[in-house]
Amino acid sequence: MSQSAIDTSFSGPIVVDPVTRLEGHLRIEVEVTKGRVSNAYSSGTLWRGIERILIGRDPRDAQHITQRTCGVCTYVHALASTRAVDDAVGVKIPPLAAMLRNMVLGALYLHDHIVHFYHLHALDFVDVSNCLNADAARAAKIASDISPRRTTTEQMQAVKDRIKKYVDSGQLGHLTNAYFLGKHPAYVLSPELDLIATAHYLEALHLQVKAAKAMAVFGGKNPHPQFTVVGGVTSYDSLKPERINEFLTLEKEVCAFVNEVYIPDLLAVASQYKDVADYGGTTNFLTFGEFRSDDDDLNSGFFKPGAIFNRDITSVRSFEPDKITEHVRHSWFKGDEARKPFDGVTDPDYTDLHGDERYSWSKSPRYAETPMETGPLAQMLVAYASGHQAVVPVVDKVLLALGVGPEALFSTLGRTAARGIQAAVVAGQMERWVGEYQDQIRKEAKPQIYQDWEMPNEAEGVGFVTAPRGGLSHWIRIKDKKIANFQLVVPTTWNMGPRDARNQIGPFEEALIGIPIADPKRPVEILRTIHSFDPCIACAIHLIDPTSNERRVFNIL
Ligand code: NFE
Ligand code: MG
Repeated sequence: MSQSAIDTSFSGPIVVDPVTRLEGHLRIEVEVTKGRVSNAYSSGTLWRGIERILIGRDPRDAQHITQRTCGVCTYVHALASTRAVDDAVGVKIPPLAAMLRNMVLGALYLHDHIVHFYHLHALDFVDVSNCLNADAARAAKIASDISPRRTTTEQMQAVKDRIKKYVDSGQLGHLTNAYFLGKHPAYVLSPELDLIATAHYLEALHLQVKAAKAMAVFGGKNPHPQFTVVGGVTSYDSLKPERINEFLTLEKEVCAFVNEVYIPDLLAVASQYKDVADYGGTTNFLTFGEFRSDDDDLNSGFFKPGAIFNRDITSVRSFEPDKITEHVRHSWFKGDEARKPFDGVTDPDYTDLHGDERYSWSKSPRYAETPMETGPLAQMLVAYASGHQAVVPVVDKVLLALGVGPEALFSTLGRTAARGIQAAVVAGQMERWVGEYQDQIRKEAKPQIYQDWEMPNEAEGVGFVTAPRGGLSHWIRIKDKKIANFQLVVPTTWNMGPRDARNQIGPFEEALIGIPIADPKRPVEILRTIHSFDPCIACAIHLIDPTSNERRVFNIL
């Protein structure tokens, strides 16, 4: 493996606040000892009161309100809320409804992972200004060599000219601060690879529109699709061949982009950054599985639920929902005790930002009292360790292409690779899922997408979704046909949460410890590692307080 650049002469604190190119407000504070991070604090500095807003409302409203938690993962909160109420009222949804829910979720994965790779993460590795040093003909040849798709010199030259125009005008727009103009010791791509990746960054801006549109074909609109209801879905138009074709046409284009652009770029860039496989890993992993044939059976999914402890991929444990708790001991909420989500309380109590005491608006979920990383890496590890037929060959192909073993998955690079692997695997299923859906429509004399049900006076239910960022769960308690309690336990909350009552650090904090810092003034390794989780703080903390939030001088990274 190549050596990471490191400044061993530096010891001291580094604060990145806010971390940009993610959803919401995140502050990372680390201590560095001789060029390596020796301690870390992850603070969510935004609070939204979604869980409190829900109390007293009709359970059917939950999906509309929770979905407004976030504009990035949009649909997954609607799905989790709907599944929670499905569970509480005990309705079994028809197979076609489950298929439609799955296909829209698949479309979200592809949209989300493409946007993350190019627009939120790539510039941690790609130096846009270095494109100007590229030879367009050489870049076109490399691009054609690494992909089944042909790239011409003219295409590469056009992108180079466009970037030059940006630079000359001083109006870098969305590429401003992207990132460190002037050579950074931890950026190692050739000018040609920088140019290729930048070209695809721009192309992906257009492609993601199509990916988002595909969701709306079945989902009614996007962001925030409107088609899930307790008992099924409402999109009767989705039974029509013309709508199915529209979805399929868009999805084919998106899947082609994944296979011909995203994956080749991921491999090309990752192969130059193998040192990033040396750091940023965590220890324990949890996933809920997804794409279930039977919506209320977690084990019926294309991906299975499971937990991995101590990186032991020879032993995947089954997932037991009862083992989930949430801590608030180091969060700005009242109380010290961990609670099960059905009994969860969200009672804000802001104190101060500094020190080990309380330092985040995020709670700290634990599974069997253990901090767990969730997300594509957790899902791909569980699938790989279980011999998943579609996952194993893609993981092996990626490991082979990079010349690394499975242990490299426990790293910043592994996390980023796992997201690409998950995208490739889901892209590989989309056409099949559409085909099975068409077969099911043909099988049913009167195709059914909704099942009637009745609201009980009292009930409780939980909805699990594996969202693009990992395991999401909504927990509802119904009393007098109204919401008596509602808790969201969100992927980014699992990953970004602060220390718990036993002082165990969270996954972000664990991942940061040990990472090298090449330039303390431009700590890109922090961004690489945090971005590899694809954080969404709005989801995780579900108002800035103008009186208590300090004013700060920002160094935008
Ligand atoms: Ni706001 Fe989300 C996802 C959820 S948060 S993006 O995926 O749920 O981790
Ligand atoms: Mg919550």
